[in-house]
Amino acid sequence: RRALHVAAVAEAEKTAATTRGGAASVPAPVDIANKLRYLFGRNGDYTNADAYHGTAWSVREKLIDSFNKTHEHWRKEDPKFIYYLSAEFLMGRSLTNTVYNLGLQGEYADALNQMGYEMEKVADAERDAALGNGGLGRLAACFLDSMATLDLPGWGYGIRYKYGMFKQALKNGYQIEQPDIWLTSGNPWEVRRDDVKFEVGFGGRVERRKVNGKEVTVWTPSEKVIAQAYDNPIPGFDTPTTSNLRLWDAMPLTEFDLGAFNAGDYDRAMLDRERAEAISAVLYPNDSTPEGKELRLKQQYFFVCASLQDVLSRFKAVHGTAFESLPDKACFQLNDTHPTIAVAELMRLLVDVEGLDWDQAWTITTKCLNYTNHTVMPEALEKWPVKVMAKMLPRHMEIIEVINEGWTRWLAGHLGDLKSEERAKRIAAMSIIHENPWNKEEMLVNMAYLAVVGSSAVNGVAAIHSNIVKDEILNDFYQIFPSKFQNKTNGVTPRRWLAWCNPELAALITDTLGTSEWINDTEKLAGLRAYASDKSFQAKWSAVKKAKKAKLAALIKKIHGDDVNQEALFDIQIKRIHEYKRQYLNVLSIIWRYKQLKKMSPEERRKAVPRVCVIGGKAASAYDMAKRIIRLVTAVGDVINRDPDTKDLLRLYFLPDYNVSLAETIIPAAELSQHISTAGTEASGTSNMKFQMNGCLIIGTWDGANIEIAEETGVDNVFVFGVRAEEINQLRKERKNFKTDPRWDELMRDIEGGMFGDKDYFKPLVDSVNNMKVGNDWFLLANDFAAYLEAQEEVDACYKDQAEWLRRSIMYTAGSGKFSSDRTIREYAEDIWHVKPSRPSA
Ligand code: Z2T
Repeated sequence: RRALHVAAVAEAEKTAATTRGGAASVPAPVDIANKLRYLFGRNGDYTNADAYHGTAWSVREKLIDSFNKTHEHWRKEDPKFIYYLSAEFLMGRSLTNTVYNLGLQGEYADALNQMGYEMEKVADAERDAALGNGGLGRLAACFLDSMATLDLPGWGYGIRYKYGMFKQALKNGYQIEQPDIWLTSGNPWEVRRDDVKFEVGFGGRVERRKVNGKEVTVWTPSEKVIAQAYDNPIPGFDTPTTSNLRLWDAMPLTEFDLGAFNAGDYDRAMLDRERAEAISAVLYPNDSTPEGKELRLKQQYFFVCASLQDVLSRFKAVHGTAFESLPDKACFQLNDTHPTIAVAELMRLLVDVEGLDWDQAWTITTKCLNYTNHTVMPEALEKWPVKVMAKMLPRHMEIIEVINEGWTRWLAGHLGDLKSEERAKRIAAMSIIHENPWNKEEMLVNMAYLAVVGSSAVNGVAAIHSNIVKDEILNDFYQIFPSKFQNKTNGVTPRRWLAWCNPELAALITDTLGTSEWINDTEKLAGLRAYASDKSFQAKWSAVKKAKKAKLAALIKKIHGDDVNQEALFDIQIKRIHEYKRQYLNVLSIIWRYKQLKKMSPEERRKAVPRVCVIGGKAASAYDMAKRIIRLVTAVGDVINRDPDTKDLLRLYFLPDYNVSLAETIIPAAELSQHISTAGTEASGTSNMKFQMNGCLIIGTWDGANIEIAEETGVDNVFVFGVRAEEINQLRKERKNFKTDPRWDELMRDIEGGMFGDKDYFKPLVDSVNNMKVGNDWFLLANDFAAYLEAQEEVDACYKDQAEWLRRSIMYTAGSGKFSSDRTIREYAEDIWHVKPSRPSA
């Protein structure tokens, strides 16, 4: 039997070796038809959705061959691994990305053509894997692409949510949320690992016992579930490397309670299953604000506990119990504080389970962990009530208490020179466990503090943001550990966000530079600067943009039934709806533009720059103000899109259900994109980088990565406006005495007076920025309003000079080299992870 098995494996490997990571010596069209016949029982006459499934299951086999080769190589080499722990991975679609990354695009496009299908339409049948909210989750997905492309041994670890980010629909202009049922037709991009499962416990009690004269701690959970592994292969581009995203699904320990089942109590028999499955059931739809629900903490511990057990079990299989070398073999990046319970869990595994002494375990733990902060908004920093944590994770709460005792004791020594009163104040301010400032009865665990104390490196995600982290939100810690703090400016993968989503522009770039090497070496895009003013190049550049605009126009037509002027300036703001992102400010300027157009003579109107404005983004289900903002967008659109005086010159569309695949259509078509957060509030932003790569001009504040983008593009090529981060605190104090612009006052009266209907519904929105007794305009829309309108006028003037506009557009792409996530990941690998490339042979 064993010999037969070995022979069969050898045979399979021979087949796999015949093509690029490919199993199929069978021609692709035959393979696709076979998949449809034998996996789905279909015969002929397939829809695009059928063709998608057949193609995906065929491509999957090549992906798995590549995955197996890579992991066989890594198993032999045993390099240090980076594990990216994240509650979110916003992967989007996989078919196009996989065939392009594996170099199989031509083969599969031809195959589908022969069968009478078009790759683009077939790919469109795939559902997005939307296991993330926005920037943070998409960043994790871009990082996986770069890690694989750079041959870095590394995996992502997260949760296999049954329901991802909700689907957004509009009903009478209001957002409604629908469940994201993404797994029902099967998922060809995952492999269930029936041999990889771990128990995860919750609740119960903690006891001290003597074992062989040594005191040990035993945690007996009152509830246990199984974490079941699913692997999602991640293909690199132009390399044989395919790495992995391992996601955990929560299952009951036993199928059901047989006792209850036999007693005929079927409902009770199923209770455990429901409780377990709830853990990985649904993604919390909050971007930048934490969800304080117990189930959320359960999710966090669930995936961290399973991931750490998994890594330790592989480590032990090779290195036994030589845990002192764990930091040479594994490191973990905490994607925000969501996986921070890892600090306590690694301590528990090393001390309670493996029997290491505390100090040794602490040295190992802090060497293995690193933390990335993604926001400076104080309300977004996670804090768990001690009560909640003690009940759900009693042993971890004890461990955090011991960590905190050691930490504050060390601090007391370290701050020994200070007067005792000042010292006590500083220690209290840095204690991991502290009072809830709003409710003195309640004690909280500050997860950011735990992450900082438990990590080797702490980083922000753009230069300005990392400075705010150091100088403000974690300044106390920065003073103590200045060398822990770093910056790692975000990036995006140029594969998905330029080469694959905009193949027309990619072809033009490759033609012009005479090489496609820029795809993995984006600094080469700088070569385009030489062509920025070249008339014939500008014409080709412009033709690509026109073609992409036509596609977006077709989409608007499909959704809203309207034809839009394709000569108009396409002006886009797509991102989660948030007060700090100031979609409201955008709407105000659109209303102002509308009012100006209304007043113009036909003569004057002929000189106006026509605009098609698009706004898209989801509001967290419980974020009331964000939902009102969406309604304002749709209400304003309803008025201006129908006005015969202006409809040729101005449109406003809200595109529902903004997600990764919609972004892939919108971004290449954009000419102007808006990144207008209050200075100092947007940690980085990453769509700004995607727009820049696609030659889209930016109107933006001096915030997040906008600053570095402007520096790379040439500050004069960017429409920068508004107050600076350093001024914000002072301006907030003075806001109630701020003399608002008369145009602002007029717009406030218009909305309050019912110009767009729904008066009562919009009242809180007006109050939030204009009534100092109710709201205080926290995000300073009024302060930036005039400067914003002025910047918009500059946009119009520039658009009238198409040669100048196109020159700038080319300069954006040419200046985008820095914002490849390959650059970001190289910096993490060198400065934080100390992980080196390891490439399998082709
Ligand atoms: C998120 O998407 C971001 C920050 C968060 O802080 C949470 C979520 Cl879900 C807890 C975003 C930032 O708002 C954005 O500026 C940044 O570009 C992105 O993370 C990636 O770093």
